[in-house]
Amino acid sequence: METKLLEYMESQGIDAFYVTKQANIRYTSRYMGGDAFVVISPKQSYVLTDPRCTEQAAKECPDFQVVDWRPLGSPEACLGKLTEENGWKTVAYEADVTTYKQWKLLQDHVHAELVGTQGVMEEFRSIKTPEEIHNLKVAAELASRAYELLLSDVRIGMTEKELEAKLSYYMVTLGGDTKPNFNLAISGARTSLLHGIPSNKALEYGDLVLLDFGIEYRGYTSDMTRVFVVGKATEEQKRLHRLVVKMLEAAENTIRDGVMAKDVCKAVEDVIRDTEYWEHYFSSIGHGVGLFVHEKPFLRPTSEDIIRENNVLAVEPAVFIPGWGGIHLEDDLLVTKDGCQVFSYATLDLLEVEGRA
Ligand SMILES: [Mn+2]
Repeated sequence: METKLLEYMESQGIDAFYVTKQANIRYTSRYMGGDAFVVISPKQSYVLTDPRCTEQAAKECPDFQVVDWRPLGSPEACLGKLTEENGWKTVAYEADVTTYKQWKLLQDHVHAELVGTQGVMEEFRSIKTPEEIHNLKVAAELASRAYELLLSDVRIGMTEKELEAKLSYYMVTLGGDTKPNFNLAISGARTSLLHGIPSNKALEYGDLVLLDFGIEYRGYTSDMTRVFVVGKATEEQKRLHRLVVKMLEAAENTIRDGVMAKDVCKAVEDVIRDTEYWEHYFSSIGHGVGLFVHEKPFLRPTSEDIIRENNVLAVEPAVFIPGWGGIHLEDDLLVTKDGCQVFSYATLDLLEVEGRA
């Protein structure tokens, strides 16, 4: 993983790269813990951390030199010392996450040319290695299995929060990392809230229930969405659900290596444009997944991103009708040369869950 970065640094005349974004720290060093900063250089790379984390960092990053930054007062002062010792002339930093305070510290301590960069590792991260693909597939399978288990727990009267807690419990105990994502479990008319927070609202007969959820596996995340009905589905719920399934199929039939992200959006728009639901169509229909839940490439009508083999994407067409509810379906998939392979195997059907004790 580091090779691409070292090649980039050589081409740009960068002697050392100071990594401060959490996902990029994990990407370059594989360190999973907290309070760490990574310095990449061709001869020797470093993890700067504090005494609470040095043992873990040494275990997880055997090829890195672990340095306790605390005696120097700040990670940037520590970087300054390394810059002097190594004679680095040009040091890159991640401009999009550097705070004003950090930037001041860099200026004070690092006596080299400072080069602000943006999106360098994000570009590398969009093409997944076989190991990353494996982790993402497991993460999607854990979420799918948890959904299946949850369905038999659904009861009229349980709250959205209980539903979310059970879903997270299953994902973690099935083998996910300990921290579930910010999972959505919303019901009834609340399902039109794109980022609605699970509440104390109890499930009622006839409720549409929307779960938008995922879990990390070895740091790599899944992000999937399913809907079901407590009791019997209405004709309108079924009709809209069928339409969103068609939209998802249109996206998955279009996705392959080399296609423009906006052309995938166009294929989905073609399914819904002439229907009564067009005004409630949500046009941002997906994103890459990896160490972050939203990363390159982005599937939006204005996106200039190109879909590439070994991208892993969350594809998620949706219709949200304020006051009525929303139908949102989301699959995780691997882009292949000629198409895609869906990882989230749980059924897309609008299940009618009885929900009685
Ligand atoms: Mn998503």
